[in-house]
Amino acid sequence: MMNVKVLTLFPTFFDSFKETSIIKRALDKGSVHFEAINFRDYTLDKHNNVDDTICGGGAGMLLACQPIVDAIKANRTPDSKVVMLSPQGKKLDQKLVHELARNDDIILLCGHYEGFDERIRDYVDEEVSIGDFVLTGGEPAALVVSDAIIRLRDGVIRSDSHEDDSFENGLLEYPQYTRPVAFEGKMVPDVLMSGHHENIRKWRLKESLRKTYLRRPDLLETRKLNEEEHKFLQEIIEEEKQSR
Ligand code: 4GX
Repeated sequence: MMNVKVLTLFPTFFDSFKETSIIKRALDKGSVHFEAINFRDYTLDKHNNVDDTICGGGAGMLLACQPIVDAIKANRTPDSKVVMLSPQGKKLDQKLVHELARNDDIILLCGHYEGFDERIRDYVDEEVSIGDFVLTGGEPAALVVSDAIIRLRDGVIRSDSHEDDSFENGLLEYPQYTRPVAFEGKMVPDVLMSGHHENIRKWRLKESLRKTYLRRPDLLETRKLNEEEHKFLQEIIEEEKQSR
């Protein structure tokens, strides 16, 4: 059982996430608990404020220590993983998704404005960024992280449908088709209709390598290739030279 708590000023942001498709099914089954909790419920400020101006001056506001730290303390267990979403964090990739998904208890902190008082980082185990771009708040990032970790948990999706996913084997996914076999003159490759499983496997592997070589050559720099993959990649490099 996994328990994901999102601490946010905007808990309703997550309503459609909880109520949709695979995530809804996981929550209904009880294999995952997901909850969005409002920092504001923890403020001791008489006006219910959670933010304040920045010491030393400058534009904008920061989330203050008291409501945030009290919200963390009230919701964490001794082995919770407390994760702050921020553009200064470790860049999310499928390897980090797997590491995060190992935790049964995870708390995601969503900042707004200019972010958090620096001292809040003493209560955080990990800082994660979903990419080098700027969001208005941590909520879309927390939604991305929640979705990616929940789908890896037991029984959320068929386990044999994981293995071919982009990134799970370090390559982009091969092209896939459904009927009709001919659409506006564009055909499904013959091999996929042949019923020859070994030829289909080889075609998929080669086209996976081709997509990765053409679109994400950076992924091939760190991935070890076996003999078959190496042979296919050499063929692809020749074929792509011809076609240019
Ligand atoms: N991947 N943002 C968080 C406020 C903030 C600033 C500093 C903590 C520290 C983002 C991203 C992202 C914008 C969410 C700034 N919080 N989060 N917010 N990219 O851009 O995760």
